[in-house]
Amino acid sequence: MNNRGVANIFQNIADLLEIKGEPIYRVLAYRRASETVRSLGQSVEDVWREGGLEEIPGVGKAISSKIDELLRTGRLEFYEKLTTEVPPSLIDLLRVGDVGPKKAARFWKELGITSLDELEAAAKAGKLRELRGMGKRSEARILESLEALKRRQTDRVLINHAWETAQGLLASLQELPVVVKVEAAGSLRRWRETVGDLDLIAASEDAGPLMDAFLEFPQVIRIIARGETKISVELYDGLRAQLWVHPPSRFGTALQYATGSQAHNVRLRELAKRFGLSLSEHGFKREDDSEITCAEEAEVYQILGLPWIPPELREDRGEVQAAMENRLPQLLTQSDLVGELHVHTDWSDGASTLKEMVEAAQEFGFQYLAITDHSQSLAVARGLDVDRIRQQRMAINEIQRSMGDDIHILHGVEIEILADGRLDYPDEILAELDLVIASLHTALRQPRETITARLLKAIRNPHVDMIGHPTGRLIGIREPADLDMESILEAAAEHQVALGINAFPERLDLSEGHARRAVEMGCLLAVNTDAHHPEHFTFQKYGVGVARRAWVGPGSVVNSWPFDRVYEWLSTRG
Ligand code: DGT
Ligand code: CA
Ligand code: ZN
Repeated sequence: MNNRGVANIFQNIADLLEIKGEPIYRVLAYRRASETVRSLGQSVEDVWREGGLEEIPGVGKAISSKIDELLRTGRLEFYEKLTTEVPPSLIDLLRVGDVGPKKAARFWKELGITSLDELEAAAKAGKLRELRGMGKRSEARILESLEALKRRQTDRVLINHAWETAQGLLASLQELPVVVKVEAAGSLRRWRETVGDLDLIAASEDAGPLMDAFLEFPQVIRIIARGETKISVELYDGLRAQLWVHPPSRFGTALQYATGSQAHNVRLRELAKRFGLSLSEHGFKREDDSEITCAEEAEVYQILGLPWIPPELREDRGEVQAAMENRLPQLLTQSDLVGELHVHTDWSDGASTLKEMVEAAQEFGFQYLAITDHSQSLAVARGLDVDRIRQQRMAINEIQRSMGDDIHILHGVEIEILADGRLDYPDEILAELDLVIASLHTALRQPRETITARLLKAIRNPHVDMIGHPTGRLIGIREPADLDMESILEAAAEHQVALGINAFPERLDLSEGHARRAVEMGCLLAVNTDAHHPEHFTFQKYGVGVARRAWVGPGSVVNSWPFDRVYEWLSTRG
């Protein structure tokens, strides 16, 4: 059983316990175990064989004995017993946008629904609306969510998962003496928001021995296909990986080919034809069959008379034309981001103290950060009431004094945009804060006009400086709110309210499409991590990936500005 298999069982247990109504700490213990195994970085079966289960952080006796039983017998009695009490097919219901464990339990107990098909049938027959607390609208929403679920691709992973798995493989490949160099290509190198499979390109004269060594990696559990230059495997986490091997003299064309996208490659091949060349992963061929090989990727573009095109742009969205005319955009880089403007602490739902977050931000290299905890109405996130947010100001002042001016701390809030469009604090409180981020977290399924008007109202409030994660989507879990983005972007540009590109891997919101349009329309942007823990600052690269794919340069990104300019922008506002 691979890590994904074990993790899935613990996740199922957590879901079933939650539907059953067990205390939340029990549910969370299994959820944590599931996450730990999923992101373990090595095969759980290897760890188990070496007797190291209990040394895994977050795995105690109870969990480790269950992993042991699973790997030893392929079964888990506790889980089997649980599935006789709560039908396991109920878990599928939780993948529907508007159904949580409480609703799933009620559908089951009050209507006998145990599967997605039964849920759909009940909704279509108008049975859901008869339940207490439900109505026509919520029933229609569930039908919509069911449709969205059907459309969703399920076999792609979030970019952070792909990135972390790839880093482990790249590091091990780098250590092999037969490897001259190795890089990740494919959708990961282009920083797509989700990744189908990994493409790793190695430069080596010894493809055979390299592939043999690759097969011995602890992360590799199964071979899918093997050819002369490419081997395809399944990894412990269920992800697939291709390893492409080419001699160092041909590394440039191989890397270019495997980076894609396919549509971009088609454009380059058309261009090559105009020069009387045919381009493949092995190199260029002239009409007389003689070859031009490229050790470096930039040579491929050079031969076609082009500057090197950053991978994030290689989607056939006008980048080849722009390169031909020498007007490729200057793209944002991680080092441009000198500040972070969206951070949570344990004052609301963050995991760390204010001081820990400020110190971590400084260590990450930020010159300034804004503390933006949740406001009172978001009770699940322990949002701050007016008294608490005023107390927080004093706590921040104290930390600022103790840290000196190596880092500037702004006091902000992530304020709820309430269902009726009002903000969660009165204006005079907002006026006291350095930075106001307005966000939608609830009632995301309002009709288009209602929710658009709601967000527009927030943008027009003179105290609002930024919108948090404009559409509220969660990749693979929740569809974006049905917003009229053109009018949102227009209003944001007019009022110079910055739109966040939230770097949390499941959010990446604004998405690249909206971000590109936003820049065209003259909007300000901010690439924020929304960190709830110091480790989350490392999500920054995913936000930068979205920005780069959207052709965004540093100029319009407010947290690439020096502190004085940010301060000035904020002080001219309410
Ligand atoms: P993914 O894995 O679905 O997230 O997306 P990619 O872009 O990594 O696509 P993948 O893994 O199917 O292939 C990796 C690269 O190999 C792709 O970006 C371009 C190149 N490639 C694959 N198949 C073809 C093909 O049939 N024609 C061309 N021109 N290129 C291909
Ligand atoms: Ca791929
Ligand atoms: Zn938020």
